[in-house]
Amino acid sequence: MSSSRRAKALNSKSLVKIATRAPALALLAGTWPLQLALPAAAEEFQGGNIHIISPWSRATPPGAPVAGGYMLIKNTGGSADTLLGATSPIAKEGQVHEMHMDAQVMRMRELTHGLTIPAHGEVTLKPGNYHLMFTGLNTQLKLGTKFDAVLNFAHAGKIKVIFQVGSMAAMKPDSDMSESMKMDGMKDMKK
Ligand SMILES: [Cu+2]
Repeated sequence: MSSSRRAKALNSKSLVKIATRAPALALLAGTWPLQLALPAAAEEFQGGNIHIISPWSRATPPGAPVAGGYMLIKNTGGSADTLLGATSPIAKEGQVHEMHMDAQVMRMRELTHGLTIPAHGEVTLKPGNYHLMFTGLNTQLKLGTKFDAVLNFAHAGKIKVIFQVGSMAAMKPDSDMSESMKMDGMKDMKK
């Protein structure tokens, strides 16, 4: 397929067109249904009362074992919901993490009970704060690419999203997370 044809397919609003004309996307999607390959314009994803706005990640160095996941989560419902984790073809597992200061060292730990999204509220997952951590990364994330994931909420259930990969420096210009931060409760990190 020529690059111009591929670009046309990527810009198309027709999911069927994308599915049939963009084998690269299908490859990225792995075993996931092809309808996950949404057009670039779609930045908001919804399931029940939960809205996911602009999920993004950052490029990873070769061989990096983990990648972060960031987004704005809005809850338009009258009761709280909980983000429990995520799955993605790019990783073995998607955990919910928080950052915290411990003796002036920034550390991260898994929120094993999930992250609460208050009723009529919102929570931002961003560098240095709450984030998704994809562990057991099986591919190198490159700037400008995308990957599929499914977010799992206690009430809203599973929500399919697409992460856009930004630059490595987009979140932590001075460091690679896996080296500069000690991680609590992350036994899968070295796998
Ligand atoms: Cu983390």
